[in-house]
Amino acid sequence: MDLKADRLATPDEIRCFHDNGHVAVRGLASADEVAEFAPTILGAADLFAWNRDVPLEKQRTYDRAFHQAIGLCWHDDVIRRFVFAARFARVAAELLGVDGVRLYHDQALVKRAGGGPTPWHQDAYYWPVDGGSAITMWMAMADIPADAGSMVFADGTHHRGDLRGPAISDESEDRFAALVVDEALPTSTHGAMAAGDATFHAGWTLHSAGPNPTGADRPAMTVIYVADGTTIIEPERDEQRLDLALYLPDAAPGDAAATHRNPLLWGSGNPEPAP
Ligand SMILES: O=C(O)CCC(=O)C(=O)O
Repeated sequence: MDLKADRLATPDEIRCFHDNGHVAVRGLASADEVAEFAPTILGAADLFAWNRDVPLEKQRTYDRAFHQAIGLCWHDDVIRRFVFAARFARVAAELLGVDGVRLYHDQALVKRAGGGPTPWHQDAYYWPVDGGSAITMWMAMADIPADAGSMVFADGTHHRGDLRGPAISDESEDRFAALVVDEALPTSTHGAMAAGDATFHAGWTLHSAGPNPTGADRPAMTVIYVADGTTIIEPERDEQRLDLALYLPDAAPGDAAATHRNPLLWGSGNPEPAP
């Protein structure tokens, strides 16, 4: 099944993303489409999650939050069709308000049954590109009840840019949870997600997710996009230096974020064909 670019972001969705830094786009993929891709994606996620075998006594908050498998599109043609889907990339471009978007990277995030909360954090902390030029799509790969680890967003925090918090950890949780309380920041959750529902959030949107006390895994697939034409910035943290090496190979600060690992997935011209 081809995930064609047959869905536009609505004016309400664009306004919501612009104002709040996040939006739910319901039914971006149908249940049938998810059923076609989910077994391959989740099978690969299980195989390649770097933290899947961390023994209980060594697990950090991060490991308990989710099993994380990155760059799955480079392992499998089926996954590549999903990650490269023009439909998703087009919505990402419309929400960002740009003509085109490129792949930054994909990652499966499976919060296991009984898994812990995802600490508050900003994604762009890790990225060697301007957080205002990047957006994450998070898609439910099964029907997910509201109490199985829904994401929580601090509305409008993308407008504040880098809050200079630590990496995802107990420290980021403490620091940002206090910020949310002290400044009475409004927060939103999109609750239960049907398979194929997606949320999009901006690079600087502060967010977290609850624990998963249910008996079923909470499977999600994410795709991170950068606006076409985005330039790589000088990294100031080791996390950004690592991301630069992993997701923008052989590129340097000042270069366009457009290596062979960053194909144009939606653009005003013809998107490059998948390899
Ligand atoms: O899936 C989660 O629990 C958190 C996801 C997240 O932080 C993200 O996609 O940026």
